[in-house]
Amino acid sequence: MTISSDVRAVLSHQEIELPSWAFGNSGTRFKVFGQAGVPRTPEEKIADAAQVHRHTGIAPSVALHIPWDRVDDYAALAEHARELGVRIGTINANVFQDDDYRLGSVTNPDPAVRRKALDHLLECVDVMDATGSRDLKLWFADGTNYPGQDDIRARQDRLAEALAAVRDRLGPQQRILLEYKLFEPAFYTTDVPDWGTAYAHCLRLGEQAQVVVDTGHHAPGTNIEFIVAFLLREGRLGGFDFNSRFYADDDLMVGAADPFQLFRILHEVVRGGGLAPEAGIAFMLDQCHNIEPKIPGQIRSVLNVQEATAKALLVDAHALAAAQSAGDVLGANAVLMDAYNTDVRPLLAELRADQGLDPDPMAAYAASGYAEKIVAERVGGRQASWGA
Ligand code: PSV
Ligand code: MN
Ligand code: MN
Repeated sequence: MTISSDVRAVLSHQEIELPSWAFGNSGTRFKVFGQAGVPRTPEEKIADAAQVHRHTGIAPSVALHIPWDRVDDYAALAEHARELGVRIGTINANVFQDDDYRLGSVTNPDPAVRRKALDHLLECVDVMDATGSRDLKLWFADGTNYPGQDDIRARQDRLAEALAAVRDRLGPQQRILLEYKLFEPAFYTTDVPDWGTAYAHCLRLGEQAQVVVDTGHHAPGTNIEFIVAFLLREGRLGGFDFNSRFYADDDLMVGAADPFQLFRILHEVVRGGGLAPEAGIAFMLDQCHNIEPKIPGQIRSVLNVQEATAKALLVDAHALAAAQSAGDVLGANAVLMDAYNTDVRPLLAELRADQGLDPDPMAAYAASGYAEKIVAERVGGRQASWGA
């Protein structure tokens, strides 16, 4: 099978953003298993991300999480990234790891805590100014555990007020990406639990606010591709936090639990024109590699997204539209399944070879000696969330 020049062009400009925190030690609340060679500093996390880009060719940016990646000089950190052939991407705020946030951050009943949380969000925009980042990703752990604990409506008012203050601070090219999650750590109400809530806040905020879909943040059985299609159609899909899940917010490697779901999501992205750079969709990973090695885990994840994208691009749009308008249920389904069942790995290996990359990124990394080097050089690597 040959790959059309259109498909090849789209695949060769695809970009997937890596999370700095994927490279640090991580675990569950039961145990964090330390791994030899993990980064000790944000600079080393960026170096590991650059290694993933070196082998895949499609991971040119790395997201930071503040304060996990706090440094004195963010412009210098951005320069460090550039020297390694990557750039700093989305800035993730963190208003969930401080004792003050026991009852919430921007929705906390105490105005002093709300002010502290808002100050952090504004500080993150300062970081964006220094790094040249476009997107501020906001996820709030805010919510309640018990009926009656706080007023649901008042918390929405407080949330809206904080979001508007952040929006007012953005530069013209900057955006808020508002992330939702069904539950956890709050177990009764969550203040941004679903795409509808996020979408409603974004509508009020205006054009510079978009919804981000973390694929691990829904109730089991939720049709995520419908959400993607809807948001894209409304011009409100800002990006993805890709990962996969079997149960809740498992943060496993994207495409591992349900590659077919990933394909269905990417089919809607292709259908809605979301792969075009001007669509401005941020394709990010949000994962932890608790038991598997981290850099190969990221390489595998990038390849999984790339494979699903290639399959989505192979869908015969004309045949699909013809079958759909003829009411040919089985025929339309077969068009999708034909694309999904295509083994795109040879096509992607060929594409990499044409780009001067090793056709097999996993093997190339294993042979590179980088893993041995970081184990020898880095002693005392840190937990992903250290310093928060
Ligand atoms: C919350 O579960 C989340 O998905 C948000 O994106 C956080 O920033 C991230 O995880 C932390 O890993
Ligand atoms: Mn996320
Ligand atoms: Mn999550």
